[in-house]
Amino acid sequence: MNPKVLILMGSDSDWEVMSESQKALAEMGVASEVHVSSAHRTPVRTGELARGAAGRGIQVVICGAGAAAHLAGVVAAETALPVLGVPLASSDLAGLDALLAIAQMPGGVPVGTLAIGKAGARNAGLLAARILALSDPALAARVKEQRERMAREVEAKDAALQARLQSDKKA
Ligand code: C2R
Repeated sequence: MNPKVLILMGSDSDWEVMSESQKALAEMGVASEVHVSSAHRTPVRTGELARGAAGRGIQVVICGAGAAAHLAGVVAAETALPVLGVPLASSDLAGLDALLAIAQMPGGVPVGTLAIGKAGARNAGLLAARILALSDPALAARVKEQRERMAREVEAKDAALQARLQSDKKA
């Protein structure tokens, strides 16, 4: 299966968090491709990866980076594909620097910005799946199942809490 989602991260040190994007996509049955590529440290390769993505069948790009996180913005400047940015807490500013760098794009160059850290990385994967699901009914059905599964898990947690509160009351 050709990957439809390209996951880029500024450093291999980002992988612990950015693997959440890959895991979420795998849960949804979406193949992805992952590379370390930095707009700062490997600008030429980053440009090549971004410019070549659509031609290779990629439909969404996810970029995770921390600190002065320019990766997502540079990739969005180089491709017309939707780009999702995940701010990572890898500097002393705990991700706030990356959040602002990714979210505060000038008008005309959109980057969809997710939350800082693991929740953002997971949501980037799920959001990419939802974008692809617009033209893939089987994937749309899996998106629906994922939402229903999540709702069932919350209901089960509530049921467990109610049971615990009842037994505490009796004790
Ligand atoms: P190292 O751990 O390699 O020193 O990287 C990475 O995403 C990482 O979170 C520290 C942090 O620098 C970030 N980085 C960027 C970019 N390249 C690397 N923000 C970029 O091009 O935006």
